[in-house]
Amino acid sequence: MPFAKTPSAFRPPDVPDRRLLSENRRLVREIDRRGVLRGAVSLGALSLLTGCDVSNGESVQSALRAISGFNDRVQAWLFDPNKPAPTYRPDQVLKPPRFNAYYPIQQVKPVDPATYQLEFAGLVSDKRPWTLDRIRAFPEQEIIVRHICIEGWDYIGQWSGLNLRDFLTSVGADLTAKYVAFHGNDDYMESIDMASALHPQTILATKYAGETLPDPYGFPLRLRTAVKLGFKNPKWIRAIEVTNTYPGGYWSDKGFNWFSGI
Ligand SMILES: Nc1nc2c(c(=O)[nH]1)N[C@H]1C(S)=C(S)[C@@H](COP(=O)(O)O)O[C@H]1N2
Ligand SMILES: [Mo]
Repeated sequence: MPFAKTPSAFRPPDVPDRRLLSENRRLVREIDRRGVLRGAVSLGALSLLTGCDVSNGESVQSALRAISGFNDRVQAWLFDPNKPAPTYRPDQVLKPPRFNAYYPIQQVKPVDPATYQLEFAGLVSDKRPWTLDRIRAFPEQEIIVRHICIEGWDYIGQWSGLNLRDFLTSVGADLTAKYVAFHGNDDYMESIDMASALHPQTILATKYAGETLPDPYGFPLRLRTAVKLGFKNPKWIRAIEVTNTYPGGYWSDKGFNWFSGI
């Protein structure tokens, strides 16, 4: 199925088209069981995912089939809780990486390193903001993992930065709290469960392929975890919040499965 970038102003409608989706209930249920989409996914979200115009029964069905097939591959790469997520060799890394956001690359607003501060909210005992110098002085960990976007594409990327468990420990975060939310400079927010935040393959990345993250890919700081789909990895992080109150997220609030991972 051809991939078409959706217009930046597009927002999925809140109310799903029940007739078109109910005709394909079995496929929706099958996708739902595998955990990528909720049954209540809207047609707008479906068209975002597949780049297809899903205005009739036939196109809805082919869009759902495309997602269902993609889900099978995602399962093999990601959804095996008994194994660590697969890692790859440096010569397999895509350079430059593939860009995605809920708007086109031309609309990226770069973060100013001179004024940047990382802020904290919620169950964190030391809420003093971190400067870039302090972030850069933290020990560095590298992961080479597969980035999987629910739109149906993926690439192998090489990210390095701060191990999130060590980082949360150093700011006195409550590691028994349920959620960690990451607020982007572009008003994007997604949250993950604490177990995934503490996973050894979860980092706050400052570099891609050994170089400072270029602006479109999240400079100066983005989440990169091997145990979640692409959309659960916010870029341009300006604040980190530790909480027991379910925070939801940009795509999670639009019908995508909040967990979306192992
Ligand atoms: N702040 C912010 N983070 C974001 C997004 C976004 O729109 N804003 N899009 C997400 C999605 S859907 C994907 S697939 C990845 C893309 O990351 P990349 O451009 O580094 O490949 O970023 C995620 N993080
Ligand atoms: Mo994505």
